[in-house]
Amino acid sequence: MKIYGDVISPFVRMCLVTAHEAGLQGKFEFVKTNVKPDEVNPVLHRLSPVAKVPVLETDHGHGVHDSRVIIEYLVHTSGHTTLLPHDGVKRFRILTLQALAQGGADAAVSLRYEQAARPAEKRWPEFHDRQKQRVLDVVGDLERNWMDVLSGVNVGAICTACMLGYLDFRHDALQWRKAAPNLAAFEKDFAARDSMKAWSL
Ligand SMILES: N[C@@H](CCC(=O)N[C@@H](CS)C(=O)NCC(=O)O)C(=O)O
Repeated sequence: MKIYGDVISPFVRMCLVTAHEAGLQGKFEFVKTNVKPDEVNPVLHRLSPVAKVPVLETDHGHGVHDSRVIIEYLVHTSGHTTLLPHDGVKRFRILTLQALAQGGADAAVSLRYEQAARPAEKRWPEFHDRQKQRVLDVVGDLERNWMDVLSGVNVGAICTACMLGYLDFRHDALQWRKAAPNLAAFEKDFAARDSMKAWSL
């Protein structure tokens, strides 16, 4: 199988780190692929009309997307079910943590596009500020309500660590650690894992 994308994307990194934690090193090819929000990449478009990264191409040539489905595909393929257990209570708590981290990453990427890609004459300050507040609200919720799930190595923790790594990479000015000391400790520990270092920014 092939995974298309760039590790700079938090969603791509979430998939690559999951693949590593699932023991799939050497079982997939990483195809570095660039995207811009105002252009269509034909390689991606062949596999997904949405044409965002990441996209996974199976050995049968089928496109699998988006990152949520790719992560599930990788866990399923590897059989490493501790990353996403079958037990209902654990599973849906982890999936909700994953959705929370991915919602934060969505807002962080939107914020980046507002700051770096949108032409100055088309700026929309209220939308910009809403994305920023959404990121901070996600960080606050993680700090208050999710430290128990973040203590394990699961897909929710992987997505959270990659989302926070992206905040450090693109949005240092947010200073998210100031109001989230427990989350900061989680990030420091998780960033030291081989999987995160293998796919570092
Ligand atoms: N919901 C998607 C989001 C992926 C996404 O936003 N990818 C960005 C890069 S971080 C992208 O491809 N942007 C190009 C575009 O918006 O056209 C997922 O989870 O995979």
